[in-house]
Amino acid sequence: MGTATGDGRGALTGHMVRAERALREHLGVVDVVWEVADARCPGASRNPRLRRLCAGKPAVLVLSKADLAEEDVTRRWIARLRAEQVTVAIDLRGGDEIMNVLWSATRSALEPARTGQRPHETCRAMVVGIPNTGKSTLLNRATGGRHAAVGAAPGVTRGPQWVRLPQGGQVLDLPGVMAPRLSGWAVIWRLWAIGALGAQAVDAETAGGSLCEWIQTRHPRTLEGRYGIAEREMRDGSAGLAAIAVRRGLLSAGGVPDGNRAAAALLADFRRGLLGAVTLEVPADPIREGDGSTERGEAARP
Ligand SMILES: Nc1nc2c(ncn2[C@@H]2O[C@H](COP(=O)(O)OP(=O)(O)O)[C@@H](O)[C@H]2O)c(=O)[nH]1
Ligand SMILES: [Mg+2]
Repeated sequence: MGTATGDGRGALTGHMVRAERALREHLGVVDVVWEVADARCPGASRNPRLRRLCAGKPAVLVLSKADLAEEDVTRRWIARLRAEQVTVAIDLRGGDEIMNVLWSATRSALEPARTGQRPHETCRAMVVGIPNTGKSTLLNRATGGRHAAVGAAPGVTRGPQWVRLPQGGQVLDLPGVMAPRLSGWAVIWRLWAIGALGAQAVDAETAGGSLCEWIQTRHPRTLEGRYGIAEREMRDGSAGLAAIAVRRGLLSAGGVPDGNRAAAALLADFRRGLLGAVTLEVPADPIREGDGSTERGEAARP
């Protein structure tokens, strides 16, 4: 998968193929799709194939992990994405109001299709998205952890169940997993950063170098503050990782800075939010499909 190209189909594991087949089956019987994408990279963390699979079905785009993304950039993303579909940004680990936000968005998404009804009392929803975007978290929030199953999903005797929600409506108790879209390095290192790819899928040191460079470019004082790296040590991502390795004492035999462990340390800090809010993709220059992007340092792909 490290050298994935095209739309990534060739790299789909049997597990992903099965997951997508199940997703296609269930999409047929739901009224609304809750698509979860990561607010830090709303473009890279969506698979455009989902649109085709949904074929005009009402959908709400939930940008998760809003707490880890830059608020002003998230606002710009929403303004842009709303032109195409109902979009909300949520910290899925936030307070009880998040379900009200989701339901009011769901009503707006259903309105054109069901005028006059109170859709939340009857509608059937399904959570979908690429790995690690927060699908299970959203499902748990929606159902409150209850599993008041109301019957098997059509066409399936065992397995997914409908769960009746306190706000009305029902949700399928199994999230639909889309394969991530692996179209070019600019997408792949971001998917690595948000945990959408298996640990073995990408060379951590190379991806960590791209993350390091992105953070240094957009937030010049962040790495300095966290690791004590000076600007001049940041010629590029791999120099940045080497500097982090030295500061953290991450050295391999012979005292060589260990870029792999530095990448792991950077990634862990990024995922825990210890580097502050960092958005990885901006709406003014979204990552286009199959594009290596024009951002600094991304012209040279590994
Ligand atoms: N900070 C933060 N973490 C979240 C949010 N949503 C999910 N997570 C975390 O992201 C990780 C993946 O979430 P999960 O629901 O398992 O993703 P799934 O693979 O799509 O089902 C978990 O560690 C969650 O706790 C969010 O809005 N903010
Ligand atoms: Mg899950």
